[in-house]
Amino acid sequence: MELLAVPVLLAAMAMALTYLAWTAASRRRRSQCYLLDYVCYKPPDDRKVTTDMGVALAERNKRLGAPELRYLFRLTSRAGLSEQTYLPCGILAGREKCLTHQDALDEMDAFFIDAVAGLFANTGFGPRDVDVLVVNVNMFNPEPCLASRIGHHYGMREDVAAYNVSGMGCSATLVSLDIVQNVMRARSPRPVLALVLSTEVLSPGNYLGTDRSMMLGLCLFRCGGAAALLTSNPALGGRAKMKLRRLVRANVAAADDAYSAIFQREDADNITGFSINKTLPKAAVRAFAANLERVVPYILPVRELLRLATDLIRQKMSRRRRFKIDVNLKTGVDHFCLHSGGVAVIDAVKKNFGLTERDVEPSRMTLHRWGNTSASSVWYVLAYMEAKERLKRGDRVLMVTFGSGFKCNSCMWDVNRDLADKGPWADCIDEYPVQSTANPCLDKYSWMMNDNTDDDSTFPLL
Ligand SMILES: *[C@@H]1O[C@H](CO)[C@@H](O)[C@H](O)[C@H]1NC(C)=O
Ligand SMILES: *[C@@H]1O[C@H](CO)[C@@H](O)[C@H](O)[C@H]1NC(C)=O
Ligand SMILES: *[C@@H]1O[C@H](CO)[C@@H](O)[C@H](O)[C@H]1NC(C)=O
Ligand SMILES: CC(=O)N[C@H]1CO[C@H](CO)[C@@H](O)[C@@H]1O
Repeated sequence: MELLAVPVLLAAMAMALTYLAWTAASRRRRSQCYLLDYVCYKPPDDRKVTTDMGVALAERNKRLGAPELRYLFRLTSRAGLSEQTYLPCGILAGREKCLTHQDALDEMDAFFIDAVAGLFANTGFGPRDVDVLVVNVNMFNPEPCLASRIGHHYGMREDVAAYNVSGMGCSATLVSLDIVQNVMRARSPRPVLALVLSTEVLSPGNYLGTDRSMMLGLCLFRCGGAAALLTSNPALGGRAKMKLRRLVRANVAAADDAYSAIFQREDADNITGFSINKTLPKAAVRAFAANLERVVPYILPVRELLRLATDLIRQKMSRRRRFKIDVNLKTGVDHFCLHSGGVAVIDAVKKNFGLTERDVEPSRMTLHRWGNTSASSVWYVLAYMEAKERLKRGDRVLMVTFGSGFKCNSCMWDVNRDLADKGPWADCIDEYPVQSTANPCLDKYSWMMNDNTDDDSTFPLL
């Protein structure tokens, strides 16, 4: 009886797949979303922060005693960041204890004035061509909102549909793309031009307390941002870099440990900051699995799906309690564009989903060169692949972002033409991939590493 069920199930599965492919194709015909171009912000060189500067910065904070300084240094030494990442002007100027609202606004302005100008120059569009504007900044939401600030700066049209997304963490870039895609579908067949800005403003979130779970950010979070221009106009499709095939969002907030993996709260001294729990890599893997479950039917070839289905049936019939299905993502994906949040998350994803070191190299190198730039990091990762001339016409890129919540949002892009822009990597791409992402100042500060009595509870993160 059960043996008969297999061919019947397979046939049903094949029919379901054909139907899915057909509905997907007809939806695609109705509204496409093309990525025309994107620009990653490269702050001026005087905003680079070296390990020496980081140590000096920590020493200026009189709340930190010797054990905290040692702890911070050990975190820094394992964070996988180079001596080239960027911090906000106010912090570098030594005003970290009294950063103002204006500092945060200045930080935002420096990013978008530079990046948006570059984007318009590259594409030939102007502010008044923009139909939809989406701005995602996590920690900073002034009144009036940042989307209005940008609309005001550029004198955008009155009928521009502006959205500001805040508090949605590092996966907000794909929340913004989701909004864009929905507007495009709703307005179809009228073509829509959308500008998406993703960045983080670090000035308001600078933590000066002594809670170890909240100090990690100081070692990881760095300035960066990206601006992207998207269109649903098929006439512009030929010029586009990539086409969005499928976007899937997953949020595992129902699980306590995932929900509290990244949490904004007050420490024992009532100083606000973001605490990062060591359960974070586990939450990331869990959220990625939840996301994959839904995205896999759209990205893997039918052959691989059938193999999965037979595997599943065979395991069901053998009545084993726990299923372990090995998905071979490589059958449907050529490039993995993973959020470069931290070494531990990259390692956990690599291990759990059978990726190779080359698959995660763009993320690791982005973390090294730019640090964790929050929501914008995936654009730097994509720019790395492009600068290395790895993105060829017809290639499929899976973009995966992780963020507080805990969320995993992913999307599949089809590369439209061979890409080779050097973008923000122009002056350093030949030095990458670096052999080692170890901190170059380890010897100089080896005395800070000697003490083994400190609590290492946050180390699994890095
Ligand atoms: C980390 O999460 C676990 C499980 O949710 C919780 O018991 C623990 O207190 C958290 N640790 C920190 C430092 O927040
Ligand atoms: C923190 O705030 C709470 C509530 O306002 C107060 O009771 C407590 O004394 C404060 N703690 C410190 C260390 O200032
Ligand atoms: C990366 O930075 C963002 C905020 O800028 C933070 O929410 C996230 O936890 C960081 N990722 C890791 C792995 O620490
Ligand atoms: C959805 C969202 O993040 N809305 C924010 C838009 O901006 C205002 C003012 O900056 C915030 O108060 C909202 O939370």
